[in-house]
Amino acid sequence: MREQSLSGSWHIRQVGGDEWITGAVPGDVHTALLAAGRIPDPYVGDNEKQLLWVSETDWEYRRMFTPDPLVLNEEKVYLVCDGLDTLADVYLNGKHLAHTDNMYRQYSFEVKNLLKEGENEIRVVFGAPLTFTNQKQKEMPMIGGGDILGGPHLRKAPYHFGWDWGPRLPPIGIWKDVRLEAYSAARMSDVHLRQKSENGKVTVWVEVEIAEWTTGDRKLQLRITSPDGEVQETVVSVKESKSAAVEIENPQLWWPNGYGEQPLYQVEVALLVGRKALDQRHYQIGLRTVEIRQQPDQWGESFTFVINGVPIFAKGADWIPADYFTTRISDELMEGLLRSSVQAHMNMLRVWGGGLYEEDRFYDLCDRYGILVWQDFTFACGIYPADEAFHANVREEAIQNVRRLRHHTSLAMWCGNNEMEQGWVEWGWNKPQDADNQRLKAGYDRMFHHMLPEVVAANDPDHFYWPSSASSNIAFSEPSSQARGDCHYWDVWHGRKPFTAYRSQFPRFMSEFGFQALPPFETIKTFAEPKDWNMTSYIMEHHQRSGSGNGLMIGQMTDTFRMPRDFASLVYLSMILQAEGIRYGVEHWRRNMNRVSGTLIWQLNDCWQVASWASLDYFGRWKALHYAAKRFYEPLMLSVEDTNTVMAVHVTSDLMTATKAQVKWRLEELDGKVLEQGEQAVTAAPLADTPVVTLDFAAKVTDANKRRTIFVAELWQGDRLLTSKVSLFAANKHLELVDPELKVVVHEEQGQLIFEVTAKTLARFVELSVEGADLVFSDNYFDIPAGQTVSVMATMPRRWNENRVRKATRVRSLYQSY
Ligand code: BMA
Repeated sequence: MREQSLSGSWHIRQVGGDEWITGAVPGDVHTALLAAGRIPDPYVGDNEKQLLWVSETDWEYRRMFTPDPLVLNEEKVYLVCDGLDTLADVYLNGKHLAHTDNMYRQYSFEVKNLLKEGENEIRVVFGAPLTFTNQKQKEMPMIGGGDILGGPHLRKAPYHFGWDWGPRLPPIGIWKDVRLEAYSAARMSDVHLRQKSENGKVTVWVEVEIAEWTTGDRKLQLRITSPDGEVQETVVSVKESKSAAVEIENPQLWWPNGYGEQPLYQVEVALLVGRKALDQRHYQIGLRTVEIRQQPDQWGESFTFVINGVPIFAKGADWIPADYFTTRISDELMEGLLRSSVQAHMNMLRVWGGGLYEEDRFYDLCDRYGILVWQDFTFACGIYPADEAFHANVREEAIQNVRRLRHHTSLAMWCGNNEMEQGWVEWGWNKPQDADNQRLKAGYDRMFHHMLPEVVAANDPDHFYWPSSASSNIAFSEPSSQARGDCHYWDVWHGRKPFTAYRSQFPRFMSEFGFQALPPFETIKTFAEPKDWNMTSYIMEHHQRSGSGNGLMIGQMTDTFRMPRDFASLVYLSMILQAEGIRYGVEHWRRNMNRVSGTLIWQLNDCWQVASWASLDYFGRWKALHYAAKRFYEPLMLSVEDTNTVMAVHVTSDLMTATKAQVKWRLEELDGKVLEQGEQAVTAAPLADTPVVTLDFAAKVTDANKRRTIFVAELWQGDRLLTSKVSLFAANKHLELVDPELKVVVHEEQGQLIFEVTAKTLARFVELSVEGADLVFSDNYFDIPAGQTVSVMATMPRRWNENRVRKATRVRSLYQSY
């Protein structure tokens, strides 16, 4: 087997135009135009608005290449296009190979007899996606699927048509690799790697399909190298079996982040003649079992991910494409986002259905980091065509992507779509008297309750299929049920309810809920000029896509905080508001982990610079929410369920063994005067919530002193303070805060910066920053009770020193915001 890449530098022009520019493959027209200086940065200001023409234009890609003689020597040569976005005509040396219409499919053409020695020409002509969808939408209007209507007519990422966190610049281009693949005698047309655990051993086996055009004595080889380098191998004659297995005696199990390690086994699968490989594949897998436990109980039916027999509380977020133009996502950004997730103790990401079946490197990283993946099929919030051709196209797309991703250890489940069952049941899509509408509903039923589960059962029987997120798994019945299945809860935010509403919710699994914040000021500066630094300026509103989202933020902000003194303070308050709201919800659901089995925060990341629900912004910067997540997703979580004057202290544990600790608490004034204190030993039960103590301060906290009195709870192990929590008896805005006179002492120890921050009186939501450096601190936006010192760490930025850091260090807290 031989390969020759045709990725790299190509020529691009408007169809009919005579000027070519160079552009990368994988890539897209917009980023090529940007690199060539032909368009302004679409993410800056409102430049986006001038650029719709790009998606209304036909484009042509072209490159010359000389086939490697070794490739030409093989018996069969295929031209393989991993991804064409989307309406493409592919030509090789002038011969039309195909018209394609699905960006999620790989297309492969046998081209041996079209190739010649020396110069060859490949051309791909793309039709304007918007011209197509606009026309189709006129012929048959479809509900939803993005801000620009008509998207569902085309198998192109729904978010390309605009979402409530993204721009509207539908990309065009060769968005994945292009190459020649050449084989002689035979090749593996399908490789299915599976594993089964029994009696403490794991059997790993491979099932292959072989395309052979000559006869011969061929062998299938499966070779597995353990994390310690131990090699096991099985070779079978293909005539006898298309399957080979290896039994692993002492398997090193793979665990989700926080539950154990992620040892990985290297797997080689080869089709051999003698010692020569006709075809081969390499995989990296972890050994684990995965199931979703749905058991009847007093509340209905559970929805719990169980790994290696251990029920997991899923802590995570929803993932969207990491750049609107996905072809320019660097390895560094991709890995940085996943590393940040792990640092915040996340163990699951849901790849949301309005985006992509992600690239292989995404799942490889999730395998390495211990992140379980909930994978949606790529359909979101819209009604889709129901004709035969559309369904056949989707079926092929599903088979290809299921086969591509099924071996990944991180893959936990397949899910039909995002919120479309809710559309049919709750959003008024269903019109019983309208025949056309009922035809589309039947199409939905066929696709998500028959076709896709059948594709999964046939191609990936080891993974679970779930029809929609959110769903109760009963077709067209109570998709938002709290008795069974997963839930999306949007009454806080879209419904304007206060954060306290979260405590009224007990879903079996919370797969979406969220609250917006502005991105950090440093990020705002990359798209808005100083004259636009006002939340309701035209540019700030252009970078807000959730209707009157800025108003929603301000509304909740005034429930919680005082009016900010300036724009920088408003940015800061928006971030801590988001962090506080989500903390309030997650702590409640974790305390109720016997009933609620996971929380996925909408959303982890951004695809451009925008006000959004994300905890990490477009550049991967940590918003206050991400630091809060690091605290509220701790395996051992201290939380306080505060109800007026009653404080109920809990320790919630995701650890697999009982853990002894000490809870110390104080009722104190903002200046540190202690009114009452106590201590309580606790043995935190494994994989459970343990209530520690419930205290009612009705006698001590009155309307006269509640604005200067707080409750501090601390979790200790021996003389080590693990964490502390400040709870209030009045709203933050009504606290009688005084200047905490924050002092920061900075020093360096072996490349680590240590910041010791001291507060004279209570300092809330202390924000540390180092001007000119993008630091991730070990903690930030934390509270410091009166007289205490909190130490946090960060890595010394390259080419900086202690002195420079000291001069550039800034600190503020809630008191400075008004
Ligand atoms: C959820 C998601 C997205 C959306 C988000 C915020 O429903 O599925 O469609 O971006 O809400 O509105």
